[in-house]
Amino acid sequence: MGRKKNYRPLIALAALAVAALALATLTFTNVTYWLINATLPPAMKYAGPDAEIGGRADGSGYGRYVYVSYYYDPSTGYNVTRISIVGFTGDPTNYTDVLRLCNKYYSGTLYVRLVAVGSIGGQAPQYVRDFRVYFADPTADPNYVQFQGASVVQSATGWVAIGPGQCATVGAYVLIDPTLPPQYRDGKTIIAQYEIHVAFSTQPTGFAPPPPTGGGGQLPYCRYGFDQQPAWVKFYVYDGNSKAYLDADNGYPAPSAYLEGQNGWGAVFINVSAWLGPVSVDNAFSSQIFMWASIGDEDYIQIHFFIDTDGDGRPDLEKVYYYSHKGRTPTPIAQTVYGYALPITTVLLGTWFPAREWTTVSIVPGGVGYVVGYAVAINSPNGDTKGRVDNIEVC
Ligand SMILES: [Ca+2]
Ligand SMILES: [Ca+2]
Repeated sequence: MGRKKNYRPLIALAALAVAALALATLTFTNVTYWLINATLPPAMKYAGPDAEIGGRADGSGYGRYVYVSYYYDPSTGYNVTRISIVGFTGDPTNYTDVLRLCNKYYSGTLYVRLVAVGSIGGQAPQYVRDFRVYFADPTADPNYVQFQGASVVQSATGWVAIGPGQCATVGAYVLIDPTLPPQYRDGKTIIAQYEIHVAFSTQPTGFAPPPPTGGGGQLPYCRYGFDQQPAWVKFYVYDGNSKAYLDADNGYPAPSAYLEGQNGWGAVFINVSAWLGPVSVDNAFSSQIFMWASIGDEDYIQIHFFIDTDGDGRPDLEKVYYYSHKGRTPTPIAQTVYGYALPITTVLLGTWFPAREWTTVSIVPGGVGYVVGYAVAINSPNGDTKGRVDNIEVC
């Protein structure tokens, strides 16, 4: 059991950039890095509700047990929040109010959830027996993301709603193995470092927890993990030596879609109408994407929505969300998929994308109409880029 320590809350406002709100229905992300230090349990244990977070005297030279700082990373465009917390060896530690996620600048309800991206360093992450970041108030289902050592055990929380002017309170629980070697117990050594994304959305519809997976090859409702290839899933390649196919041996878990753009693009396409029926543009579409390497100058990760704006079932618009370092002209694929070109709009999501780790990309396309098709494409017009896609979700 973790004991509660009613330390004075640290108010960490993940302020939303006003510019981000122009993309009114787009999910956007703040990055948090959680650094774990360890020290011996203090002799005096966490008195009462008025206990100060300061007063630390473990020889580390620090006065507090939790530090929160911020910086802007120009290479990714992310606002990064860095949280340094101390765990006590062999003694579960529960900080109930580490971070506050606030809706300061948006007039409507904002939704937020936590997504565990992965372990990104530290001297001895294997000694972290349990690390969880959770919603203290309000709560979600699932309510926490969890790491054990360098592994992600629970990768995402459900959504919590934050009204205008309100905040959600985030806590952290850490258990350090008592066998942690003494040289790491100085309260300064970074034992482990974890990356957790804070995803905001104005319209999180469709992010209900995934239903239980069906047995006997039955597809789970509104989540597709490439366990088979029904008729509404198609692979397309365009030109060069590009590839797109069901990869039985790899995935999150296997199988998944293997996509490679080599002087062209490879794509996995979901005929949403055939899968679920036309889906409102207010729903969130989510994919997990794994890139073999950082995306180079003119490489693209493209997420395509084919939208029927007049209700006749036939798409009228191709909306392309994309990541690319320098490329600003993602390639439309409607001609290949549907046999005719569509008007296209494009939205740059980022100039960087994590390499060699599964990353969830969730988008609410917004606007008017119905999504009748969805695709993820890896596009390298003048090179070779490889990736995988798994666990496509829309509810
Ligand atoms: Ca899979
Ligand atoms: Ca139409």
